[in-house]
Amino acid sequence: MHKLILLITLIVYPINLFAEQPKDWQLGFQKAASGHMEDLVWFHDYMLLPIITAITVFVLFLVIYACIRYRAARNPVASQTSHNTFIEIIWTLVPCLILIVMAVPSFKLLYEQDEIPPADVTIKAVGYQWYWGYEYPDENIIFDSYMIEDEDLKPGQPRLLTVDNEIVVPVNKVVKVLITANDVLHAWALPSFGVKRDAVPGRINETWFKADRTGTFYGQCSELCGIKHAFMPITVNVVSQEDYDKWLKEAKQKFAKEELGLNNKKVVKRILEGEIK
Ligand SMILES: [Cu+2]
Repeated sequence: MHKLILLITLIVYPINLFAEQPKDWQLGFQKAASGHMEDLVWFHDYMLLPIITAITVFVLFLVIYACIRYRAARNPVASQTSHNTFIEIIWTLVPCLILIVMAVPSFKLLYEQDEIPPADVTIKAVGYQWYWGYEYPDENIIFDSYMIEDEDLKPGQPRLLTVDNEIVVPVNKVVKVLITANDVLHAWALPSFGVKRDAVPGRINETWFKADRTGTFYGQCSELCGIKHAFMPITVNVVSQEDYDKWLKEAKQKFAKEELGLNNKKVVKRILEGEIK
């Protein structure tokens, strides 16, 4: 019985109940944690969905009406009409108008995401086969972020989403993310922040977000990048400014960027750590 009530609640109120990670039976988006995502959810819920529903209902009505009204039994002599200028103008103009109405808020959102305000924190995310590497260029911090295997998960850690080294950012601050890749195409995506950008080798894409509450937020690589594409999650820890400063102090020690003076620092680092033999 409890399960049934939960199921019905989940179906009726999908958006309110979901936290920062995907849930079983989820229908809606993950709960927004940034102004951008709130706008995107608004656009979907109050613009796209009503238009899609209205068009679907209208077309369904036309199909059913035509089936009943013009069935052979009731309409033995079929009409020979093949053109009607008025109706052709209508069915060209109306979809155009609908597209224009949709385009206005859509472009507004796109440009809002594109214009990056002065950043408080800058992060560089580098996609590798198959993990993410992060840098805080202003803080001289560099680290890799690997998924935790099933057998090593601690209670409460979500499967396929937990990583060993999380990104930490302060709440209510503009975080600029520089995104690139080292081997093939990846994509850095975080649904709660409304962020998704391709990671392209040899090119740096930019995006930004401003998290409006603290918590742990999960994302995944969103470009099919190879056999372990599903195993390179993204975890962002949004914390208060004091906690962030504390983390920064520790991270500067733990993840200090080593100037090795060699071409492929990454590989050298991994050899030194005994990962590559
Ligand atoms: Cu990937």
